[in-house]
Amino acid sequence: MNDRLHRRAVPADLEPPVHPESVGIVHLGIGAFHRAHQAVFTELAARSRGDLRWGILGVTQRSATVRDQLRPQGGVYSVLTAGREESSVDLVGSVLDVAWPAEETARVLGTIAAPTTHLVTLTVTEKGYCRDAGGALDLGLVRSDLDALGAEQEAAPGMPAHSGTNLLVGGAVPASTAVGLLVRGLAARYRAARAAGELRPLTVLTCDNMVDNGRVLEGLVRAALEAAVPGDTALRAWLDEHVTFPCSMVDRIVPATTAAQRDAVEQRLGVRDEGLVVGEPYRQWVIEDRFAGPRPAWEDAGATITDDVAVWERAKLRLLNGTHSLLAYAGRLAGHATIAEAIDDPAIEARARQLLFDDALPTLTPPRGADLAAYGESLLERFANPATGHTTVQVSMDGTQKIPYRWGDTVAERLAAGEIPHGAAYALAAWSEVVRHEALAGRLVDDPRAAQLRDVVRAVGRGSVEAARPEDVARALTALPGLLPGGSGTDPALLDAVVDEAERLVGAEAVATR
Ligand code: CS2
Repeated sequence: MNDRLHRRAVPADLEPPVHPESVGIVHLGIGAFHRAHQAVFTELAARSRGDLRWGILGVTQRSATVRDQLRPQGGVYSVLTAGREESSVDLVGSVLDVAWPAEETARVLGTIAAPTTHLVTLTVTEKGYCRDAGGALDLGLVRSDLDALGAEQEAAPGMPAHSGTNLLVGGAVPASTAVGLLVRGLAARYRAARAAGELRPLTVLTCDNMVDNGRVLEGLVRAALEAAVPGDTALRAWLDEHVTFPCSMVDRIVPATTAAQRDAVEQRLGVRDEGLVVGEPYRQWVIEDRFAGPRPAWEDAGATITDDVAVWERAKLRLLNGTHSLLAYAGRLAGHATIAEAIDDPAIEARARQLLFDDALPTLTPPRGADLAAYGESLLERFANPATGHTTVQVSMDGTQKIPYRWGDTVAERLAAGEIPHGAAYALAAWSEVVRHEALAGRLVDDPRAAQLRDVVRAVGRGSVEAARPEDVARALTALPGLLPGGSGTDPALLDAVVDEAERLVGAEAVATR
């Protein structure tokens, strides 16, 4: 096997990666998406300005895998841009290191607290926000971090600047959630700032696919502080004045990297890159202009910094992600392994168009200067790119977390306008059929509410998954609390449409499997 890619030994025929002088950004959730998106924008911004303040400390919550991939490479990795016609490989050096809170919580808190850090960014996926079905912070999930936060605040009151950093920032108890880590990091920064007689403003920038993502995160942080340190008005006042939570819309299709892609890139580079990520050629980032302090010149890399982010967020979630999820569930039922194969199936493409153009588009206000119909067509082109190899299984995970944003508002707004969203009804029926099929196969779907979904199927069949009729399962799952907003999950006209679609799908599945 070839040597590993390393900062000290990069292939000479590629543009050299940047080597930042310090960490300016702590990123929570350093999966493939961050490495192919925000880290690339940060890399290009640093190259364009020669500004070396913006190294990234990545944090990987669930396992040490990404740390173990990147640390032996000095943080450097490559991005394979997989287009329909051609592909290219680029090196990224913005990530200086990756930390795993199970072993390095104190280090992460200390870095969030450091004066050279100006941003905490997040891609922790919808379920990483630890919310209950009603959208409130699930205190049970973050309990251990909230207890640790209370203890950390108590251990350090009035602590002078020369106290040991460890006592000041805390971190003896490993963080168990990203939200918990963030609130503990904010409190550590507040304590460090106060001890040093500084203000240390901070921007907390969420990059997850949720409507009003910044406001949502701000609400969760406040709820966590209220629960953990209710009497701490000084910390709250610092947060009010010196921490901002901009909203943002991120876009790039980034599938999980395969072993075959790692091998192919190894051939190309002459060195082995365990940190390789793969993305489509397209990338977009729209960020609300609400920074508490300095930031990288992301606009030099093509990002849009604007006051008008909400319209982009809604359009992207309902058009791109909504259609993506439809393709994933319908594609799985029809036996298609990838999104590109699903969109290539004319029966599925027609329903994707229906959701996109008939249901979602009329609910949206176009962002300034954007043509949403043309945007919708461009999405279908992007989905059809076979080179990314994005699988239907990957996109269909976490349905209960994604559907509210992707189909929920479209459904509610069409119903309110007196229209039946038939594309969304088909999508709901397809999701329900995937859940039912998995239950029949004795498996749980990949979803934090998977056991509950399986129980719904079982209850519909009065204790027997086999006895559950598809149309009854579709009715019950559509009405699942927290899935669709307001009363739309129990709207009789919607339920009739979903039931029709489920019956039709069962017929088509039988054809497809014969
Ligand atoms: C996808 C997204 O996995 C999914 O649910 O819909 O990750 C999608 O690829 C990105 O949001 C594209 O920007």
